[in-house]
Amino acid sequence: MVNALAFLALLSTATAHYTFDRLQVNGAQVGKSWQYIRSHTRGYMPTKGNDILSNDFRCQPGSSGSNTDVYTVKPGDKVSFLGAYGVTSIEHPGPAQVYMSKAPSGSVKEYDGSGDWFKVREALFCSNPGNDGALKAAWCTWGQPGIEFEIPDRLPNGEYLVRVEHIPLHGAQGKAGGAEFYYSCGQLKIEGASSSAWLPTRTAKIPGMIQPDDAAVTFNIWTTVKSYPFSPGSELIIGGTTWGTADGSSKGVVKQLTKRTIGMVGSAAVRARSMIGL
Ligand SMILES: [Cu+2]
Repeated sequence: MVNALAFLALLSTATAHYTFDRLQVNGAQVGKSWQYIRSHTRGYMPTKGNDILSNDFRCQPGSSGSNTDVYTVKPGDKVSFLGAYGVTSIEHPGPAQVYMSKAPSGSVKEYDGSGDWFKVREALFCSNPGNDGALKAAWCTWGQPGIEFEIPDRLPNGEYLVRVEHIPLHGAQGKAGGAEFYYSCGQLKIEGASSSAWLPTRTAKIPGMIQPDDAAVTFNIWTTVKSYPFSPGSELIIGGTTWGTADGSSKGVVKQLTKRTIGMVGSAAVRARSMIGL
């Protein structure tokens, strides 16, 4: 078993921090670096502590919608946000989430992300976390080139801000503010949606939907971990997808078909606060 300092040293030398700069759609990269994803000035550094309560937590500081193109997708498309600065393998331990927010004016280029966000994807454990697994490869996203999700078939046509987020937990160790947040925002337009499509009503605001002392982000992965019984931030929408499970018993992708009890993944879930905007 590695100790905490050794593991942190390993992380800082063997694997870089990261952010996301490129889109991959149905297996092929589209466009170039920062074409459809808003470039920003945080580089590959994480956001930590009370900085997650700032408006910059939406899409990073220095990001601009007007300088970013909009890529058209259709329901069911598989989209990934790929690692920037040469990162081809995400090797940090923690859950991932993908949020979307429909541009209120119709134009995502002029949207600041102050509206309603909803979660369309979460990625948890894909194998038994055991002990070292919770520090490494039991997380579904470990070793992936980016964070993948599907365009839900229930969403209406229109332009959306899409925010991909990964929350490595190696620095959490049971304390508020230690988790790292890596994220960036892309600009997508959905075409070809069904006429019966509708926007989710279970939404949340950014910042606010997640707090530095939420149990989901203070979770200690340095003890024996049997499961991660949390859904960080807001609730997964009906029609959204979960990759893996709380205890890693399956690595499949499962679509949410019914309304889930708030913040719960698995039967032993405990959540420190209820979500905003239900
Ligand atoms: Cu890092």
